[in-house]
Amino acid sequence: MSDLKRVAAIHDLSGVGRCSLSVIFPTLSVMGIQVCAVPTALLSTHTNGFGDVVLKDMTDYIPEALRHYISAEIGFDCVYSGFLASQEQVSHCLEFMDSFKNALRVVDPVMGDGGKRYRTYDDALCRRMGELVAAADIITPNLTEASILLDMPYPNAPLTVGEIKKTLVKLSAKGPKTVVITSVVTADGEICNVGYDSEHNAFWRVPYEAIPKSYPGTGDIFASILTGGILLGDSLPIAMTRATAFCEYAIKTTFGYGAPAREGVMLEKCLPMLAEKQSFTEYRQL
Ligand code: PXL
Repeated sequence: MSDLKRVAAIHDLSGVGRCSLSVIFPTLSVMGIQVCAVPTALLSTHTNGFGDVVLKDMTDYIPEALRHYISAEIGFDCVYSGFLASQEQVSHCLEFMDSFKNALRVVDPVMGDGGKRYRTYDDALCRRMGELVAAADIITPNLTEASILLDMPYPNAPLTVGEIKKTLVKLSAKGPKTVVITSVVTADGEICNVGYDSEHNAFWRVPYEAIPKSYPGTGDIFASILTGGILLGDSLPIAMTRATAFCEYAIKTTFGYGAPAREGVMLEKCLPMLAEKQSFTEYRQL
């Protein structure tokens, strides 16, 4: 019998720009995990830097695919959602989660970055994303998304450890047992991915070296590798460290080549690192 894990990945497929399903497939596959795509939308490019995007909304497809999976008795070890194209897709993600009761529920509440919302997200869709977060086991917002979920202004200044812990705990109080926030600048001068495991009341930080460029899709790569690590049995800090180390490597590789930021990171050059056996121990307690 195969012990391969199978993930229902409810995300968009963007043709150019290396984000969402385009990076979730290769990263999880290299980790030995099967990705079953449930596309929320088809886009010519992602929505950040290529002008007038062609977007085909797949809202009606999702419940039909779910019915088929149920009737064919196809199961999933994880339901993992990301970029959504409509409010109804929140309901469809919740139906997916309800239908596979033993599946790990991972919600990457993709809504914005750098203090700004993505252009396809309005107030109503952001509010409904809160419902999905409440149903999740694990969430992986960046600081922009964490601020939207908590209805707080985006912090332009570094955060103290106390403020970071409070933010993590407030997000966990909405439902998810595990909260990971990416790209947090701390008052002690580090940039970190931070995590909270409410079951063990444990807080973690994984620092990394910042590069003065932002590449779309790195949040998707981070969440995907984190999810893969947890499904393979990693502890939260080890999974966070694996995901952080790979993102740092991919960002530095891309920066070193001077490749255009809007096309995302040069994943094709970096994937072999994910397949290597390594120990990921650079985390610390927050
Ligand atoms: O990486 C996040 C993301 C996912 N999907 C689409 C996006 C973005 C960010 O810009 O536009 C379509």
